[in-house]
Amino acid sequence: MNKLIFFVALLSAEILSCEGANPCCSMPCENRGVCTSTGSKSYECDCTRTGFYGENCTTPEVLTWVKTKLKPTPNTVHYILTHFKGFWNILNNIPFLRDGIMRYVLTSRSHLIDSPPTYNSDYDYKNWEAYSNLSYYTRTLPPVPEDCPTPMGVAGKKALPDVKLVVEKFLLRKKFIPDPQGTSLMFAFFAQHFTHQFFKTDVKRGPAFTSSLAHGVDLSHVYGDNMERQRKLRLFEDGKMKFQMVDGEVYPPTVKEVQADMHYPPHVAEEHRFAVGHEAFGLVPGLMMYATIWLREHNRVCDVLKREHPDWDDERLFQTTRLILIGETIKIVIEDYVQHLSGYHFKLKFDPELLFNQRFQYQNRISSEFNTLYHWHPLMPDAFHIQEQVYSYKQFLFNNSVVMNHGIHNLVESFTKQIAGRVAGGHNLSPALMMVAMKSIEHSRQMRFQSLNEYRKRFSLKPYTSFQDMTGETEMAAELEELYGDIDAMELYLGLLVEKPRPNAIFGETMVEMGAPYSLKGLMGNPICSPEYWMPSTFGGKVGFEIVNTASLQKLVCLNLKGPCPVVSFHVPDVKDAGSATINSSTSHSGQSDLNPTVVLKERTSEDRTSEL
Ligand code: ACD
Repeated sequence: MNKLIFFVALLSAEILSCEGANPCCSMPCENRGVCTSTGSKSYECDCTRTGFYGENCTTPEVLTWVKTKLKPTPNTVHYILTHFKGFWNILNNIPFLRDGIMRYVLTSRSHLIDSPPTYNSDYDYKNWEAYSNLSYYTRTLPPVPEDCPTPMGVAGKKALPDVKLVVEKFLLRKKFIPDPQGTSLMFAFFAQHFTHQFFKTDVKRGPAFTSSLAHGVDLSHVYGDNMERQRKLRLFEDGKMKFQMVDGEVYPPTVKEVQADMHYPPHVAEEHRFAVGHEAFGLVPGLMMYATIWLREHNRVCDVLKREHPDWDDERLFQTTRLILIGETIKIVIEDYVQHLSGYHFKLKFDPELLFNQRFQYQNRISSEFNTLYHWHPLMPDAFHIQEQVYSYKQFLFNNSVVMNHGIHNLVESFTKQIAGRVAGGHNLSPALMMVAMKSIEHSRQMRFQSLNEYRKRFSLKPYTSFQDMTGETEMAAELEELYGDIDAMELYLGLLVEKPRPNAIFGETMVEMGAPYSLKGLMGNPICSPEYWMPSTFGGKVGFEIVNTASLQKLVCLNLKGPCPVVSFHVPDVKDAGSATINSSTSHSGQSDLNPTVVLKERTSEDRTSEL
C-alpha cells in the first residue's frame, strides 16, 4: 500500500513539474513578455519593449525601476480619487488640471490594451487569421496551451471544481446585499441595454465568437446589426425609425408590422411583440424601456436636424442622426455611467481632443475577457418594484405589458428608486440567474482562460498571495483553497465575483483595473472620436455637435417624455431628494448631486426643458 502511494506521488509530481509538457505552461515570462517554446523542454521569453530584460523578463531597465518605485498602487490612487472632496471640487474647476488628469486616465488605461489586437481563443500566437477574423472576440491573454498538466497551466489540481457546486457555494444570494455605492436599477438596465450592442456571442459557433462585427459602440442594438434588419426598422421618411402611437406616446412598432425577427416565447401576445434593433430586447421591460427611449431620441434628433437642413434627404438625416446618437451614448457612458461606477470626486470628461496629440489608435476589438468580466448579474434584485406592484422574475420576463401598463415615465421613476445588488464579495446572485453564472464559468473554461492572478499581472496588479488575500475573509477563502488547491489556479470570473470589494464599493480592485482599460479604449477608440470625424460638420453642424457635447442621462430621458420629468439617475435618490425612495444609499458617491434631478425639475414640462437643457 505504501509503495502504491509512493508511486502515485511520484507520478503526479512528474506531471505537475511539467516534465514533457509545454514549458510555457508555467507562464514563465513576466511583465507582458511573450513565451515561445523551443522544443519540449525549453522556452524563450521575448521581452521587447516591456521595459524589462533577463531570461524571464524580470529585471527592470533603469527607467522602469524608477517608475515602479514612484508609482502609487491602484488602491492608493483609488483612495485619493474617492476622498478629499473639497480638493477635487476645486480641481474640477481648473480646466487645464482637469484636462491633464483626464488625459492621463485615458492614456494610462488604454495603453494596457493591445491595439491592433493579437490573440483569439483558437490562437495563442500572433498570426493574420487571429488579427483579421472579426467574427472572433479577441483575447488579452492567449489561451492556456492544450497540453498543460492542469487547466491553469501547472498550478492547482488536474481538474477544476464542479461548476454548479462553486456557483451554489460562493455566488448564490442568501440575503440581498444592496450596493453601497447606491447603484440603481436604472443603471443596471442601462448596462444591459448598452453592452448588448458589442457583446453578442454567436451561440451557434460558440463562446469565442461574436456576431457584432463593429466591436464597439455602433448602436446596432438600436438600428439592427445588418442592413436587412435596419431597412425593416426604418421609416424612410425624414431619417426616422418606424414607431407606433399608443395613448399619444411613441412606442416601437410590432413584429407583425415590420417583420423584423425578435425572440419572444409563444405566449406573448401579438400587440406586445415589439420590434427593435436587438432581437433579444423583449426579454425584460428594462431593456424595452431603454429601446423606446432611444427610438424616441432618434426621431427627436431627426426633427432637429430637419429644421437645420430642410434640404437633406431621408438617408442623410438618418445617417447623421445615428452619429449624433453614438456621440450622445459615449458622452453619457463616460460622464454619467462610468462616473457613477468610479465613485470618484474627480469629474470625468468626454473630450476626444484630449487625445489628439497622444499615441492612440482609433480602433477597437472586444475581448472575451471583457465580455466575461461584464457579467454583473449580482446587480439584479430578487424582484422588481414598479409603482405599487412587485414583479417576480417569472412575471417580469418577456412581459412588455409592464412597459405599456406603467408607461416609460413610471418605469424610469421606479427603476431609479430601486437599488441594485453589490457585484463583488460573493453571495449576491439571485437564484433566478444561476444558469447565467454557470454558463460564464463553463465558457471561460472552454476558452481556456488563464488564472485570475495571470490577469492581475497582465493589468499591472500584484498577484494575490492567498485566497484570504483575495477574499479578505476566512470562510470562503478556506473553501476555495480546498477546491482549487492553489491561489494561482483561481479562475477569473469566480475570482472577480468573490474578490473583496473596495471599501464601500460595488467592485473589487481587479474588476475596475481590468474593466476601465477595456471601457475607455473601446469608447475613445470609436471613429467619431478621431480628428477626422470630431468636428461639427460630422454631426450636421453646430446644433448636432451641441447635442453630443451636452448629452446626459437626464436629458435623454426628459426630452423624450411628455409632462413632468421623473427622478432619473444611476444613483438611487438620497432620502432628502425624494421622500419616496425606498432605500437610502450609505456611501461614497462622488459629488454627483448634479446627476440627481431635483424636485424643481419634477415640476417642469418637457417643452420647458427642451429649451433649457
Ligand atoms: C478610471 C475610470 C473609472 C473606472 C471605473 C470603473 C470601471 C469598471 C468597469 C468598466 C466600466 C464601464 C464600462 C463602460 C463602458 C464600456 C464601453 C465599451 C466600449 C466598447 O479610473 O479609469
